[in-house]
Amino acid sequence: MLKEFDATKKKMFRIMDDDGRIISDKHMPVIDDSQLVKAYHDMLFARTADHMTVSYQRQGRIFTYPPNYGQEAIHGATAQVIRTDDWLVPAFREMGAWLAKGATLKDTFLYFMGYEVGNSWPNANHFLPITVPIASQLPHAAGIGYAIKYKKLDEVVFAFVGDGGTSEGDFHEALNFAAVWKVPVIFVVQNNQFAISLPFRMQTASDGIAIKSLAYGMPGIQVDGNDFLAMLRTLQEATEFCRAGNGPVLIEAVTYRKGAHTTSDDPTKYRSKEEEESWERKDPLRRLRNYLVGKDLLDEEDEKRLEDQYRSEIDRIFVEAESQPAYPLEDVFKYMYAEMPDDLRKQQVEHEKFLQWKESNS
Ligand SMILES: Cc1ncc(C[n+]2csc(CCOP(=O)(O)OP(=O)(O)O)c2C)c(N)n1
Repeated sequence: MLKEFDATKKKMFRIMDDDGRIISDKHMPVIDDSQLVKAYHDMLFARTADHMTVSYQRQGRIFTYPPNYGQEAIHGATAQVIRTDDWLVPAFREMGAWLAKGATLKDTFLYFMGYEVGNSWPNANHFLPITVPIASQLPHAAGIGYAIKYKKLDEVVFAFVGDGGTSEGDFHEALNFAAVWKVPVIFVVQNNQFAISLPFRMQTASDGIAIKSLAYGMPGIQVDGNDFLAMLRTLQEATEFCRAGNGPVLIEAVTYRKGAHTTSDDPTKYRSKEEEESWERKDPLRRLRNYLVGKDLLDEEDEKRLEDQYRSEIDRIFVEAESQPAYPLEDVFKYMYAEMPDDLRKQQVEHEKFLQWKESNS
């Protein structure tokens, strides 16, 4: 399939149409009915948590948050293939994959509340911190891939980046290194059409991202990132390819960020209602849901009950995170370096003075 849909063929890989009808039976991924339903439920849980997190931010209970809304099929498919010993190298917009890797929702909330411990994932194995400096995670992914190969381990690295991240030097360095050394890294580009307000057509003059794989010397595929089945099949093949020692794979998952870039952004300033509506039909949950309903695997009543259950579960976890004792101020300064540099020490002193001033003036 990686060959059949090689990026040079300029064919986007899809298994279902916009309404969830199968258009390519022969490419169906290996997954049984109960796993399919579980995947849908996990995506629904992640979407519910995502919507509620935006609302917590609006209530002033967390800091800035990047919504995942619309991109859940990519994360749900990753959840199906990633193993405990595989590595997750995240960007910052793939919550469903974090949860599948073993991150707790409480840690996720703590991270967005400013707790450094929330970014160390104490319950998860082989999971790097969330990375906001765009694409800086990718050379680490390639390096981990090199170590896996050197130590002859049976592990694969799943590295996430956005379309904007592909314009960074780190993207080039990581892909070049990974291909030369044939290391087991799956680069998942979530092409959600925007890097903040910059539309994809302004990001690159290239005909998509997947085609760039050709120059690096690795397989590349453009896949409908809102099609759970296509995403799953692609990741299954890419993982097999990596595990067999063939080197890295570049996946361009074409999707749409239905929400804002972050809670500090207003997308109505740079995109039209018509555009948003045109993507509405391609919604990944709607499509998978239609497919499952067609197979008699979903029941509307059950779904309603589940959503209510998820909401109260998520809220309980959020309140638990909120009741965590305040983090020590020095965490903000101490976490980054083994030895604190002088300029940071100065900032810490300055900040402590500011807090004393604030207290004496309140
Ligand atoms: C190195 C760097 N430059 C700029 C920024 C500011 N910034 C934050 S998010 C973002 C856009 C990222 O877009 P993309 O990679 O497409 O990911 P998306 O946010 O769409 O998921 C930018 C430029 C940053 N965080 N890091």
